[in-house]
Amino acid sequence: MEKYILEAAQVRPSSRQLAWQKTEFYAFVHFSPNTFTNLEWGLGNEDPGIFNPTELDARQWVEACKLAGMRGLILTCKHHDGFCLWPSKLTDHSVKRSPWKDGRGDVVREVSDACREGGIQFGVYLSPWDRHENTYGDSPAYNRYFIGQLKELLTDYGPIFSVWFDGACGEGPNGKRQVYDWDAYYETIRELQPDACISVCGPDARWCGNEAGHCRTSEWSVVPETLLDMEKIQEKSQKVDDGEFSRRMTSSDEDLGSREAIRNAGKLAWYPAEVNTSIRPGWFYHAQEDNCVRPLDELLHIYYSSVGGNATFLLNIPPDRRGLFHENDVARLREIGEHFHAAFKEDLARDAEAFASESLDETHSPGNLLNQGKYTFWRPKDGTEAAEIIIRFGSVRSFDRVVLQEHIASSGQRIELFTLEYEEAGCWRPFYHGTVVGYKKICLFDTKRSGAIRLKIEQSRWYPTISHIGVY
Ligand code: FUL
Repeated sequence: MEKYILEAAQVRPSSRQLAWQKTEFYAFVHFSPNTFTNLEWGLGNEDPGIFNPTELDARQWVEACKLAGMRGLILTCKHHDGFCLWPSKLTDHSVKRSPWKDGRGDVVREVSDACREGGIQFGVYLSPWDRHENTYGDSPAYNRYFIGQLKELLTDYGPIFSVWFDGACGEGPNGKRQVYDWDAYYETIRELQPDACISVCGPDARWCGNEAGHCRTSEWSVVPETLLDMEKIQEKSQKVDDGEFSRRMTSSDEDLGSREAIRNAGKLAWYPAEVNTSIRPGWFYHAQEDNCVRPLDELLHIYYSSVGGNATFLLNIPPDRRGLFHENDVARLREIGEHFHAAFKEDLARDAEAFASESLDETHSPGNLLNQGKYTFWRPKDGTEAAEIIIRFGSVRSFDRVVLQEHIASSGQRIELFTLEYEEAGCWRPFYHGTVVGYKKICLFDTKRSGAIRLKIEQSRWYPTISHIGVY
């Protein structure tokens, strides 16, 4: 076996990356003066007096997210307009100068409390680009300001699962030039919230590369370490005006992790993908988009290709001027949840029997992979790159989806090629061809009726592991 394959097979997630990956599907919430001015990018000179939600209820947001099966929420604590949704001690451009709750309110507090009460994780978006703050462009001074804000958010609001840094900057060629001190930002986060994943302009989770919800067919979490170069990341996530949505709707599908891509890449890193998009055309609420909530099919397609394709799914739902998720968005979130309940009602593999072409030993037997949630897995011997697993249901059953999971905690991402087959009159009939698996692969297909399925792992790196197979 070639050395680089052996190396690639040993790149694993950190515990914070693993915890983040398990969040799977979570909400983005864009809320700011833009909600009241009908803009996507505020100018920074908005009067805080316009920020006045009449019925803000963060519990309503959290309940709606939970309806859809989301496990976390990331709030735009400060967007590009510089307005802070919490009463920062470092600026007056915040909720404390708004009429909302007579200037004594704190949106970050209400949302973080609601998340904790509702049992979902809370994350913060803090825009590095700031169109209001005077020091922006005076690099050391602004970096101090930004770190000060990070400290407020990371000490006063409980555990944070994600710190989301945007690369957008619309200053243009004659605008202010700010050199961000990323290393100092990261150090602050690691010190105050060591379990938080730093996403997009950060080392823990990578932007999938578009805002349309498109995910690569083969999404690798093991990629060349050069992808972590901040200059390149910033360049890629750069967006110079708010009308650039369409450019960001297209994606290149660039191969990041195949054997080809990593053969001569040098050092490799665990850098998994996050897919982010909005439930409506805009990131912020615009009443004229009330009837443009994306159709269920489209959102499910994104879910299956992201969460079901070894990425996570960050779906934006913007609160309206009342400070509530709009009825149309809530209805869609409910439909998403109802779909999941129906589609994943009964795991046929739960009471099935599993057989493998080979297992390392008894503690790595194929029985392990039928029981979701157990930290056990099946694996063959070192160097067995192709293997088979048969699952027998005990009777003929109908099914239209199979969930596969590798045990990434112990052995990273390894499977490169697989086929699913069902048994018919003693013969195996292939019905699904896939490439990578990783944390989770959800295979969708036309309904099959059979008493057994066979997973043929045709190619993997060093040896494959499987922690879970579910059949629905
Ligand atoms: C972009 C921003 O410019 C948008 O306003 C939005 O916050 C999106 C998630 O990222 O870069």
